[in-house]
Amino acid sequence: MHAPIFVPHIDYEEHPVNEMKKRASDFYEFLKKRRTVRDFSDRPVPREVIEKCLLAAGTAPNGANKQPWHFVVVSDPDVKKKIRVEAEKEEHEFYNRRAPEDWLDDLFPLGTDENKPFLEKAPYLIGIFAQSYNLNKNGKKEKHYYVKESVGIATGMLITALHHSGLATLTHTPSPMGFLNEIMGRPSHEKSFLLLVVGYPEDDVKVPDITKKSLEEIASFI
Ligand code: IYR
Repeated sequence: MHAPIFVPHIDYEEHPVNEMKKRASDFYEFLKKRRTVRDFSDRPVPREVIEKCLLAAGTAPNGANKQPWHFVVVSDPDVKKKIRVEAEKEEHEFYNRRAPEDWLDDLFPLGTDENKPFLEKAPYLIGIFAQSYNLNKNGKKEKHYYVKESVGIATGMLITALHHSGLATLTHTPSPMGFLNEIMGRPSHEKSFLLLVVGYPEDDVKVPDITKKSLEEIASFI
């Protein structure tokens, strides 16, 4: 093993305190405007935007820099249709049999149901896969670490990047979602993590009237 190589962190930017306060506040105001939408327009979105947002997601901190994620970007209408059919099968079971009453009560304010037309209408569906390990060229297993944490962070950064580009998203988690491996051609050691629906919101889209917890509720300073 040779010695690790370190280089100067020339990209780090410090801001004067007042500017730092303004940046933190501005970014909160900006992120607060992100809302999950369930009605998407079919207006096309340049692929280049999606590519840049995926590169942004790929900068996420992660276990031992193994970058244990894979993103499958679907725009093919036939593939979207297949995904919708399979997802709606699972959702039908969920809403009619699997979900306990209190879960359905919790979902009531969000107005969700088993119909998922956005899976065909939105220009992009991004399947996000968590790689429990990597198979290298010689078929040897390479360990991955903190996989869910890493993929969760990357997904958050992807959602933030898409919001910053002016696109809306929906984090969709049909359960179980193993069918995504089959449709998206991913190997079984990759676990489908979630399906991100991406596009412009439908004109005059409405969102549920919900609030976020206060700082006191979500944080303590000791
Ligand atoms: N996967 C279902 C149900 C659902 C579950 C939760 I928790 C949500 O926050 C939203 C929906 C669906 O997509 O309808």
